[in-house]
Amino acid sequence: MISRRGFLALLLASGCGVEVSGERLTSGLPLPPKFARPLTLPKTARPTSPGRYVVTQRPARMEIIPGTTTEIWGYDGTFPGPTFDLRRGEQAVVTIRNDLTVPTSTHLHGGVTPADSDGHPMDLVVGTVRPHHAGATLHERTKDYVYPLDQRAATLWYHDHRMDFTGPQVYKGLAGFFLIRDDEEEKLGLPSGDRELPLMICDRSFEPDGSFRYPALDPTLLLRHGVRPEFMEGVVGEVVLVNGVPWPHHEVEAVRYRLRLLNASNARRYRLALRPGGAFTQIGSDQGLLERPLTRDTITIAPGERYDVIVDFARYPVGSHVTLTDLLSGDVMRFTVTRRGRDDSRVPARLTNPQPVDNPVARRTFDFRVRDGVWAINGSPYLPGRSVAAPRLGTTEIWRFVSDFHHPVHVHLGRFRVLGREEQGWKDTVDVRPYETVEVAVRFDGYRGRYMLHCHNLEHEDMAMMTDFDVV
Ligand SMILES: [Cu+2]
Repeated sequence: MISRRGFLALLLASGCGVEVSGERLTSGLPLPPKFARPLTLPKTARPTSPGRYVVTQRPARMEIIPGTTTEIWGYDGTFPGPTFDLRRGEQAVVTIRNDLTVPTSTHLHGGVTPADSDGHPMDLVVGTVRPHHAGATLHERTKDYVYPLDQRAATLWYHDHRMDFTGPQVYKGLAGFFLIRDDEEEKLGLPSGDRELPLMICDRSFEPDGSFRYPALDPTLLLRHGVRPEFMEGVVGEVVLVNGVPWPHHEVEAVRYRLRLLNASNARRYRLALRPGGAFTQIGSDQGLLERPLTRDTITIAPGERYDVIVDFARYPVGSHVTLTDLLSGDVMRFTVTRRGRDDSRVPARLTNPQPVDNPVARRTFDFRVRDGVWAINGSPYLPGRSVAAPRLGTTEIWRFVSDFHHPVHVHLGRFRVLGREEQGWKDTVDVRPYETVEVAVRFDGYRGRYMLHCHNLEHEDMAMMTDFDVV
């Protein structure tokens, strides 16, 4: 532990400005060329029988930086993991088998999931080694996660959530898309098939041999958690990956495409824009469709957030390069418009019916701030089992988030509307900015039980910026 004063000095020395949300970690090898490799799409998860899936977490090697290979830890040995492409109301049972050394917990981010399948950090599936986790519930090598999927169509994602080690384990590759579809969305006629692209954006740095570089205090991730002190504010990598490919390119027709944007980075925020110009038509947020499409020149996306957007490539001449760029730090990927195409897709002016916010029955404040050298909520680092709130099932509360730094705040189970800011639609993660107070109206539907609230900057999360609450 370093002192609060030392920690704040580090923050200031590292140029913690309004936009900076982590510390840059340099790579040990030359950066790969931009736009040199084609975008790839994760494979789709296939059921073993109707509604049943089996996924094995295991190490694998993949070529991320040309001429080298990287050991990843992946669901079915892939990074990103397989995409679950499922329908509302059709329950899925996913058996996770852990063939890694470390314990894991799989959280369906944005899922309305029974508490014992939510992927609580202390609800662990043990791998081939058994490190000490005082007080944890341990499952021997496998666990069945039950996902009723009684919720609106939305772009969800799943990722590791192990107590104290989420940052390094997600960084190694334990993340994938989880799409829920429904009739309401399908009737709209949005771009689909190969004109619907899930794009997982994350940043990584690399060692000279091509392996991932991460500043863990214990690279085995078995004994001691945490990162070197200079990275306590979050690890920012040098190479931007989309679906595991560095700065990829993708050929498109001059028609509308639907991009499901996910920021799966540990700490980095992106302000996305299109070059040489053009706007995004936002159709959805973390928790599904907006009431109406919204035109945005830029999209600021914090770790854990999703933006569902339409880009109309018909506005660019055939032969154009259209770069998805990040105004905060560089490029993300490039599209090349190769030919005209027939476009039967639509973006209706009304996407979904208004869903008014119920009258809140309680108000609570959560203060996200450094205390005694760790990231704390309301002055306290995470203490598993200490529940700080007991919202009633089926009610809405006003939760007020306060901070002096960037904290992408994520609520499990509850979905919320952000009050008094530009975000629209239902969300589960909100980018709380330095010296800002954000109020959300959060609704608790689905299940009673123990859930959690935490910062989705994964280094903050691992260094105690989490808290439990109970839906009663
Ligand atoms: Cu944070």
